Amino acid sequence: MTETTVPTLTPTAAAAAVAKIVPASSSLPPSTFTSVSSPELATAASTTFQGQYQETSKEVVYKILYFKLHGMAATTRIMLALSGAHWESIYPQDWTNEKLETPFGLMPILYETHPTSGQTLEIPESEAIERHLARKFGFWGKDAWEEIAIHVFYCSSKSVLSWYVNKVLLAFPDTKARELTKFVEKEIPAWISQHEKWLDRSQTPGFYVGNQLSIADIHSVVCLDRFLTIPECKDLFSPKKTPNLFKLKRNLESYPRYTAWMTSPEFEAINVSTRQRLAVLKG
Ligand SMILES: N[C@@H](CCC(=O)N[C@@H](CS)C(=O)NCC(=O)O)C(=O)O
Repeated sequence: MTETTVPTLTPTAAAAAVAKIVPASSSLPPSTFTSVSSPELATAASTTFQGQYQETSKEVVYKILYFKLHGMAATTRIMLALSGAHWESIYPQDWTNEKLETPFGLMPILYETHPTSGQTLEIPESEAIERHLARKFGFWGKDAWEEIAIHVFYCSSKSVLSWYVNKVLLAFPDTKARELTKFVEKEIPAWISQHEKWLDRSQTPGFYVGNQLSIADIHSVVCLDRFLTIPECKDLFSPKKTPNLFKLKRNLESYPRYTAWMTSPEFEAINVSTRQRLAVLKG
């Protein structure tokens, strides 16, 4: 009987084979997404952001690829802005071709480059990106229970925003008005009353959980700002009617890096194209 030798790869060699850096044939950073972990990738992914390094050349650089719209990149851009990390928004130049090089053919994608190891982590899926950065930048609670509570409020706000986007904004013209009524009469009031209740019970006004800013606070303010732009919704909110959601917003606005981002020319440019896009979708 003859024995066939099956070449075996050590775990590190296997990871290297899958995680081979793909040279950019377009404007996208050279990087790759892989389901196989390696010590280098694990180290890069787990590095906690400690504020800016002395040597700027050694800083981790973050690039967030998305359309020039707030949409699914809004929360990520705010966390990057708040962190003080070295980051930039990048936009597709030739998306039809570029999408073929990306893990799922969808944006947003975070590219996180570690100059020391040369690794560029490529992370698709908005929620995976948000959770990764929240943990890295300290917006994910300070103990296991805070993590759970933050995750709960964050998920709840994510669902109400997805409800609006999927069932109203992207609805066919014949169902749009009906779904909008449902949203304004049922979905949003439920979100408001539940979140007002829990924020009211918070021991530190302006935060859902504990006494430090979390992704739950940030994402709910993104939702609130979004809902305030919907004419049919905006009267449901005011500092009097929804005091605790407004406390969240005011608290976030007290962070100078947040305000700097929200008043930056780039944010305003994204605002303008978001408004144009929404006008088209509203029909
Ligand atoms: N589940 C994905 C959905 C991403 C998604 O739908 N992205 C849209 C923009 S909002 C996109 O990339 N569209 C371009 C395309 O489909 O080619 C996420 O949360 O990141």
